[in-house]
Amino acid sequence: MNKRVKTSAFLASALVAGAFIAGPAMADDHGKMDDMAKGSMEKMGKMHDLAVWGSDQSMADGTVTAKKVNTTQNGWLVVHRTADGMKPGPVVGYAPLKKGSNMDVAAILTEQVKAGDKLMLMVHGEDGGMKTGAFEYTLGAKEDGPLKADGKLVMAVVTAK
Ligand SMILES: [Cu+2]
Repeated sequence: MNKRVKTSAFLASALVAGAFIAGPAMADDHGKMDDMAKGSMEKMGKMHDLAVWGSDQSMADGTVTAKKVNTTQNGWLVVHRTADGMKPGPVVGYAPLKKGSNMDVAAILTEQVKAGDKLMLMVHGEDGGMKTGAFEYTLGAKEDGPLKADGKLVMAVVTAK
């Protein structure tokens, strides 16, 4: 037992010495790369805390489904109409979201959506309204308004098949 501990202690100090001999210039470069990698990993992590995944789909049954929605607070997946300008238009559906990861989030559409129509699936919060658990957003309102990641709306545009 004792001998084994001594051997690994020796190996560890040899490794430390080796790293030191490799030179300060190289160590500096690696330090920079590590920081950059760490920074982008953190950024990606944050991006994925708020995200929507959706794909083109048939909406003939009167619903639209987001494959996955990640959010940082309880709130709403809001379905906007949109056009080529990619601006959010009138709301035609919504579904509750829990904080964290939500799979296969389906919203019932409040009006018929024809093949070729584009819908924007957007992550909204639960702040600013009068009631918790009641959907109070209307286009442009602050109640239950959109959440933002790096100042941008969190959304995915899908086309009805
Ligand atoms: Cu919205």
